[in-house]
Amino acid sequence: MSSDIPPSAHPSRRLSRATLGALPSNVARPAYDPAGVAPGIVHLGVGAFMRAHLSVYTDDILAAGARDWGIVGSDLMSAAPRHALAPQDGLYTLVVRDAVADRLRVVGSLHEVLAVPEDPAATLDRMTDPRTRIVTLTVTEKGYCQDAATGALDEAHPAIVADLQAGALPRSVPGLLTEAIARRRNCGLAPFTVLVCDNLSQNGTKAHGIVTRFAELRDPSLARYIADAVRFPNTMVDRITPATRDEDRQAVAAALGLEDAWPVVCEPFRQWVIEDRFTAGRPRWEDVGATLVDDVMPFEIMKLRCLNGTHSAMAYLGVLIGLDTVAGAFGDPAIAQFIARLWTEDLVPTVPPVPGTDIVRYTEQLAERYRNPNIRHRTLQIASDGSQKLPPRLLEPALERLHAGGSARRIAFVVAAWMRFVLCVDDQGAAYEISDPLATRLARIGRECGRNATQLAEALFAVSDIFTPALLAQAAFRAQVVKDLDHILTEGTRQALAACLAEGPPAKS
Ligand code: CS2
Repeated sequence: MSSDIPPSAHPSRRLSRATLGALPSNVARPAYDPAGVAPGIVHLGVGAFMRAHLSVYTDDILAAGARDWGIVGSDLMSAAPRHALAPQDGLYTLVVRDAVADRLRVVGSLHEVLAVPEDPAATLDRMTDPRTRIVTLTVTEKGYCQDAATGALDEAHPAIVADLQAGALPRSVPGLLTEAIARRRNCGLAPFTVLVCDNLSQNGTKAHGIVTRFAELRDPSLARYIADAVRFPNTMVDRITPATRDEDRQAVAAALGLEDAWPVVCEPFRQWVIEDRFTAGRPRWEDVGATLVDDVMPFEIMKLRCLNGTHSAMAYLGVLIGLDTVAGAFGDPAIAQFIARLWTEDLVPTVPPVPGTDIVRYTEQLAERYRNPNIRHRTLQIASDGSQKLPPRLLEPALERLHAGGSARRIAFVVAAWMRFVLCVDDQGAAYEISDPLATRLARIGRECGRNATQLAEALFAVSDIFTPALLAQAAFRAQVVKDLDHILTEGTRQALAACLAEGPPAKS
């Protein structure tokens, strides 16, 4: 999120390589000289999450002695990350916040920070540098220019149309990756491995399909090369990382005695599961806590559905009821009970066995993480991009449950809550804006259908980027969504939730 970055901080008292020595002893700092690091990774999408996850694992790698894995970060949307971090030589403070205290650490793995809107050529240049062996991505679901329902490239996406113009300097993810791979191939350089770190189901496989299709529209031989020679391992990434607030910045400045324009705050928990399919080498991330596996699928399904699926549920219920953080929403007994039902009745039954993991213990641990009162993770933040998030988190498991003859009763309620959310006003009458690639279309549907549940639901079901024909063919599920939406609109979310909870577990599952 770049909107959480202020314009500038006072340079003379700013965190940087030159001021590292002035840090107080209770703030950990890089156990190596950041100036002596060589780049090995180009990362697209410089937000809070990558700085609490990939950069931290990689900081540990650098500290362990492999100094050729520095990260060149480039943001595709905004120059704000570069303006915040370049004057700090890429350094920033990680605040690991549990229910009791904060632990502060300055991270040194960001070697350089670029901005595609300012200079797309510089990013392409780093991607074609022979030292770059991996390109990592956290560009959010919408960054892939996909049709969320099918996971295919959205060929009508304005960024794709622009990048396919002859001679265009690409700015989209498929455009940049394709162009960089083509340039490397033309000068006889081995391709990098593309490591997708976003919450898509089968994130690497999906991105591989999207990039291959983009290349096909440019040059079929390049598409064949990408299909055959470039690896996109799947990953599961996890660390709850809310957007940085001004209070966080002030607390960090007070603790450091130096300004940090863009610290990042996160929970202690972190998990990273990666398929071990790299063609040009990789850091030994397994030595610093990551898990390297042959197949990420079970881990990814568990996390996307059990964590992200319930996050989205709390986001829509929380916003409508007026609870603005996850801890606040999960602290509400009715919502907590609903989430427990969503896990046990609808989501957990779709999760295959996950090596080394007890799924019940996993959901208990999620509940503990949600309760962390010091992580102020805003429900409205999580509610963003629902059109992209609903399919992998809730609609795919719903369809699986229904095909297996099971229930998707609680998921239907969340879909209804999302439909109600599209009206841009909560149950108390407070207005909010929706942030979503389909925001204009969704808001228009909301305005046109108003509080008529059947019309609103049918108009939203017709958005084919979200709902697949297979799910729409499930008449009972559709009818349940309409019924829940009607209930929410007429009685309010809290009453409708109580009614949903009064319905016991499904007879057969
Ligand atoms: C959240 C995720 O904003 C959201 O949609 O569900 O960012 C979530 O916090 C992370 O995936 C946790 O790893």
